[in-house]
Amino acid sequence: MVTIRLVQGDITEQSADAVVNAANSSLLGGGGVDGAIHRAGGPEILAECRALRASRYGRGLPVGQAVATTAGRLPARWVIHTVGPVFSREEDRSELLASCHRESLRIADEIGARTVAFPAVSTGVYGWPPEDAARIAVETVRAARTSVEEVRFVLFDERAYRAFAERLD
Ligand code: AR6
Repeated sequence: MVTIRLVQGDITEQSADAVVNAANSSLLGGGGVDGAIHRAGGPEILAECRALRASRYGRGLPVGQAVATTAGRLPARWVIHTVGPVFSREEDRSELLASCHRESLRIADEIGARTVAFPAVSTGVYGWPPEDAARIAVETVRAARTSVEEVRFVLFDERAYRAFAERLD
C-alpha cells in the first residue's frame, strides 16, 4: 500500500524521486506550479518537453495523461508532467482528474520512482474546488496498483492543505 504524506510548501524544494507538474497540453510551460518547476529546474526540462512535442506528442499531451522528463536542477530525478482538466459545473470531468493521478503513478512505475510528490492538480488556474480535488486525488492514489511507496501531496496554500488533511483523517 502507498503511504500518503502531506506537506505545506513549495514542490520545487521537495526531494523525491519524481515531482508531478500540473502542466498544460502544450508542455511548454505556464504559470502556477508549472512556471515554478521550469524556473527552478532550468532549461533542460523545457528542452525535453520540446523534444516530446517534436516526437510522440506533436498535438500536445492530452488531458488526463502523463509523461516524464528530467528534473534538471530540481532536487528530484524526474518531473512527471500531467494535464489536469479545467473544472466545469456543466460537465463532470472527475474521471480525467483521477486519470492524471493514475497515469502519473503508472509513469512513476515505468521509470522506477518510489517517492512521488504531487501538487493539487487543477486547483489553481483550472478552478477545481480543492475539497473535491482532494477527494479524487486521495481516493485514486489509495486505489492504485503501483510500486510507488510514498505519495507526498505538497500543498501551497492553507485551503488546499486543509482539504487534503480532512480527507486523510
Ligand atoms: N508548489 C506547490 N504547489 C503550487 C506551487 C508550488 N510552487 N505553485 C502553485 N501551486 P496551478 P492548474 C499550487 O494553477 O490549476 C499553469 O499555467 C496552487 O496553489 O499551478 O492545474 C499550467 O501551465 C494550486 O493549489 O495548476 C496550466 O496552464 C495548485 O498548485 C494551468 O496552470 C495547482 O495550481 C494548470 O492549472
